[in-house]
Amino acid sequence: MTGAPTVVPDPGLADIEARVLDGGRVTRDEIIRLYESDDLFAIGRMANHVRERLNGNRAYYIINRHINPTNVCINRCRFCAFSRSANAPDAYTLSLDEIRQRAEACQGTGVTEIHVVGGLHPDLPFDYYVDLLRTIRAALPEVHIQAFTAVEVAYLSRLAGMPVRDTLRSLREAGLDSLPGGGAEVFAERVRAELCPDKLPGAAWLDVMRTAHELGIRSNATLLYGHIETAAERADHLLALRELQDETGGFLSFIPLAFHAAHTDMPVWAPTSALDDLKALAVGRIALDNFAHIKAFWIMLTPKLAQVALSFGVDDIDGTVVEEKITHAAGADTPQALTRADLEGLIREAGREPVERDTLYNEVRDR
Ligand code: V47
Ligand code: SF4
Repeated sequence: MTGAPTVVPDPGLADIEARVLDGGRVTRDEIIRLYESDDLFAIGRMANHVRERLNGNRAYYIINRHINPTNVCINRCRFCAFSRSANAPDAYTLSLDEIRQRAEACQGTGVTEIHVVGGLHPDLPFDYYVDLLRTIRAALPEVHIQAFTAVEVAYLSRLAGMPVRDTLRSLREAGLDSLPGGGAEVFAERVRAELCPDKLPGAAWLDVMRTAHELGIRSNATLLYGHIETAAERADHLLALRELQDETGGFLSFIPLAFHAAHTDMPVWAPTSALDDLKALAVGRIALDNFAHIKAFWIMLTPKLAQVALSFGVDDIDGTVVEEKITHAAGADTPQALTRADLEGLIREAGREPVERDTLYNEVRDR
């Protein structure tokens, strides 16, 4: 589905473009046609229209810090180069002291969000995760803690012996504010059976998010693309997200994640092209008309492509990040940190107005 890296005018998209410009919603067949078309400029035009209708000329960034508490994981998804078995020589688990040091290093730096994603460790107790949140909260009382994908939340509920709802309540009491969007991958059973058979099924991922949203805990959503998935499977993934968003309104942003193949258990795999990446972002923007924000995660896409993406539907380029292990384990050669000046410069050069946001997209004014 990645196709030849060309941009070819496609008059067949005219009906879709007319409806999108009119504020209409695209159907499953139309989403598939968009993914299968090589008319990147028409797709970009439509996405830019939706982007400017929802977000004007604003482009958001955040001063944040990622923490990956452990790379030990019982799932061992085939596309993941980050995870290790517990006895691997380079397996690691951060102690609460190490978490505290990372959080304390953010004091006085303007960080408004701590983002926590890790593996499903076979031996850590539920209390570790509660204490991790309390430790961050104690060091950074004002910060927004975005922690644990829906896959981790479902696993923690097993560890805690409590339903997902009660688990989320306990985590919230300890400091959790919102959930990252990882673990969604591609919801299609065919893809999960082949790439991550032990992972939480797609329907259960959506159920965790529904429960979180019902409790007032917002979240992001992702799609891991550029591997074995088809255009129809991508379209069905977007439709499932759009349907849940119609129901709850709890998703903050959609982030397509470009598959990085190095050191994974996949056969030799071509990286996604810039054209695939822009199309994944733009089609996401067009299809998810009820999502306020589309994020280009510059760590995966490179800062340069994230900058171009600001004209292809994207209104958010994420943040300072500081330390990132998941994509870097799989061969990303981007830096692990950008400064506020870097992010603002990228946005200004693209002709957009930089806005520092907090996790909930409130503008941060006093720095
Ligand atoms: O679920 C794993 C992905 C996710 C690879 O909410 C890979 O703002 C590419 O949750 N190549 C975890 N991707 C990261 C995550 C996240 C990332 C950025 C922003 C947000 C957000 C959340 O990383 C996993 C999986 O989909 N991933 N391996 C890989 N080889
Ligand atoms: Fe574990 Fe997540 Fe990696 Fe899958 S993607 S092996 S669940 S860390």
